[in-house]
Amino acid sequence: MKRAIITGVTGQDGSYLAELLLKKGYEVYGIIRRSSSFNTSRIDHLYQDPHNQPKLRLIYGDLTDGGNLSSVLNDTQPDEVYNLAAQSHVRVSFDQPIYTANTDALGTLRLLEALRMMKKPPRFYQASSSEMYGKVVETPQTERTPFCPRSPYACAKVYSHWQTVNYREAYGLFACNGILFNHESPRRGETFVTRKITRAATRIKEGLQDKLYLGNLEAKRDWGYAGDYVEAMQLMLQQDKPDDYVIATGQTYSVRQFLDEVFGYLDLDWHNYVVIDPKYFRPTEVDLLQGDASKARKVLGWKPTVDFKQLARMMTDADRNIARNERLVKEHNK
Ligand code: NAP
Ligand code: F7E
Repeated sequence: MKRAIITGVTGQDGSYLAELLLKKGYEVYGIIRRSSSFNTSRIDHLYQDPHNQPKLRLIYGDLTDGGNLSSVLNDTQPDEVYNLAAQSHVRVSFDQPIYTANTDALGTLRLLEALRMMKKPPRFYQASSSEMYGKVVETPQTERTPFCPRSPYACAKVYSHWQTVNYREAYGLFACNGILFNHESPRRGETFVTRKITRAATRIKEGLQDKLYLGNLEAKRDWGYAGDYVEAMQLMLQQDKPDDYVIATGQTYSVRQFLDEVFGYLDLDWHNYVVIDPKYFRPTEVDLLQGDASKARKVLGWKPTVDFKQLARMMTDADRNIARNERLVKEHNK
């Protein structure tokens, strides 16, 4: 039985990856940081087994604490480590650049150093990002496209990306970068634009709110489904040789088109509800991302199964259920 550690297990991707690895028969440890309120809603169904058999095991840890990472690794001796933990919000990284670098850049280095010291270092997956392409120099972007990061988040991810390559080349670690383009799901954090839109549109439909405040509607992204993307992470660590892969759908759409899709599906006209609020503009914006995942298709046999329309509808359906329940509770409490 393979043993894996996932950092960032409470996040969107961590929850889908934990599900996938458990389904494949792995023993899975998730690193979770202490919080003053519950932060495990995405993984509650994975460790609350009806027969009291913990399936997913949780260990306290933090990417800012190198000693802790080392002891977790030495205590568990995993075969695979998936580094998904990050301050992952691009807009927030402009407000908290140093914290972002500490977690997203130095955090990866702490983990790589801890791995390097092990007698038998496990295979390592690093969550690289299409944000590294930033002010893109070519479209679509491939593994060979130069990076031009446009935010503290992206700069930190570029650092981690190259450290991962360097630890592979200098120390022979089996270390892979997955350069993942935007991927979403009903479990996406509520402040990322797709989820913000599906939540607001469904709450508007249920009469729970009447305005949606957004920033730049012209930005274009290559949006895929998180459930598909975690499969690529696992596949990368099963190859004979470590390498870096772009994971993307190859299609790009604007925020405006996402609004059309979601509000249109609910028979609403978003122009009646959306207000542009400059506070959501970024000091530097990434205008267009579109990935070419040919290498992943060829080497890993990976391809996306959910397209833009299906993704928008899946997220809208899930949020419509949440909004309906919210309305019913509100009516009941009147
Ligand atoms: P997410 O939902 O924001 O989850 C981030 C996870 O990291 C959470 O579990 C969070 O814990 C944890 N975390 C944050 N700071 C930490 C720290 N200092 N120590 C330990 N854990 C910490 O992100 P996601 O969308 O699942 O993305 C997963 C990874 O892929 C991230 O590295 C992200 O930057 C990268 N990525 C995401 C996308 C995308 O489109 N989703 C694309 C490319 C790359 P709490 O729950 O306690 O906050
Ligand atoms: O923004 C625009 C915003 O925050 C997408 C992270 O997972 O993917 C994600 O980063 C676009 C941007 O995602 C609002 O300006 C307009 O152009 O959903 P987002 P992101 O910045 O692309 C990459 C690949 C990651 O690696 C990151 O971790 O939408 N936008 N109005 C808005 N964005 C937000 N959040 N909120 C708005 O009101």
